[in-house]
Amino acid sequence: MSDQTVLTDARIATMQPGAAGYGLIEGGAVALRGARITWVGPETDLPGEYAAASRQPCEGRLVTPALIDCHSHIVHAGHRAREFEMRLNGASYEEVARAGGGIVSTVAATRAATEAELLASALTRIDALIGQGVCTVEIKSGYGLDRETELKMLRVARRIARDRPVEVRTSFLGAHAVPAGTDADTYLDTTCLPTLKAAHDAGLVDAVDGFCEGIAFSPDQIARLFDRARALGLPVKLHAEQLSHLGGAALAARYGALSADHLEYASAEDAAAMARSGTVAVLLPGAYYTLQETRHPPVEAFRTAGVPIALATDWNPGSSPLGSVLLAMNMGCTLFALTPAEALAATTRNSAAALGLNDRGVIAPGMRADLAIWDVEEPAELSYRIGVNRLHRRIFAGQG
Ligand code: DI6
Ligand code: FE
Repeated sequence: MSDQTVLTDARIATMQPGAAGYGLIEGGAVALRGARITWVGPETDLPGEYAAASRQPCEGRLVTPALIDCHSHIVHAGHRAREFEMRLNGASYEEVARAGGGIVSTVAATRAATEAELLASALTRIDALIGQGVCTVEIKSGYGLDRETELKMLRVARRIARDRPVEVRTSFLGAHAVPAGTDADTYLDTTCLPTLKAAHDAGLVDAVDGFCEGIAFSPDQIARLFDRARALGLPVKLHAEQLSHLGGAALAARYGALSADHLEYASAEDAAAMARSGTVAVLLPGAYYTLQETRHPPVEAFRTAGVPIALATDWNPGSSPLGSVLLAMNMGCTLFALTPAEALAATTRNSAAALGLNDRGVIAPGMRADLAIWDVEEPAELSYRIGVNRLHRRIFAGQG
């Protein structure tokens, strides 16, 4: 008996770096052993050692790396549909706030929720993502803004990976907003930084994130957070230049951040700095769309500078109640003028890079056997349809 499996009769979008577009292989085969890919190429070149391997014909379907959602807030309680409705009935921002809306309402709901409740709602969201071929998802804290709730969110995020066949990378986002009744510096010193240390000590943190914005934290405050992350040996990423140009992208580049995210107000100089530091540009069209932003992220500057572009859902109850990576790809094309090949790289290879993961996002020997098999002919179909999911089968770590 062989412990090898070979997927045959496939069109394979390998997404290998350097290959043009999708790195497409026609009439392809992918060999898997355990959780790893051992071989990929045209079926006619399949080495003799795979003669005894069990074969799984894909009947001409498209095989891609599994999708990766590299920016999400799927652990949270409640929703903000009421505030959405109020705004569409003409309510002002102040009226929404006075009615208890906005981010503080999600913080209150998340503080009040039990761990079991938070887990149950997050599992419905992860199931939606898994159903679209996602094998890795990044999940942020940031709706606690106190020690107990930030730790609770991160424990729930870790628990998701035990309850479902999916890999979770956590980001500590204690610097998401300033809680009522205090100021940013006091909150950082008395709550956020000590909570980061506690969460790290508990093994709950894979990366540190912040929101650098006039309504949140200044570049100097984020620098203090990043210094602490560095002292703990944790990589950083940043919500930067979403609503205004404050210098967050340049700061992220200075700290060698894995990614800078949103970036509508980023400049060509920011792109050049990000290229030098290898910082991925994570574009979040769900927030752009929901907030009816009109300023595009500088996609052409990222291309020219050679900054890898990723796309993600930013799934959160306020600015991006978007539960679909496929729709994020469609929006990346239609709203930000990415090509369909860039959109697929943005949710595979570059999304892996935004999480500091070099063992996935590409179909090549040695990579994790995280794959998605689609009922489509052309890779562009993944981005072309709006709200249509053609997943045929998902393979997670060689299983499925
Ligand atoms: N940027 C956003 O768009 C969200 N957080 C962030 O840092 C907003 C989150 C919310 O409204 O709940
Ligand atoms: Fe976000």
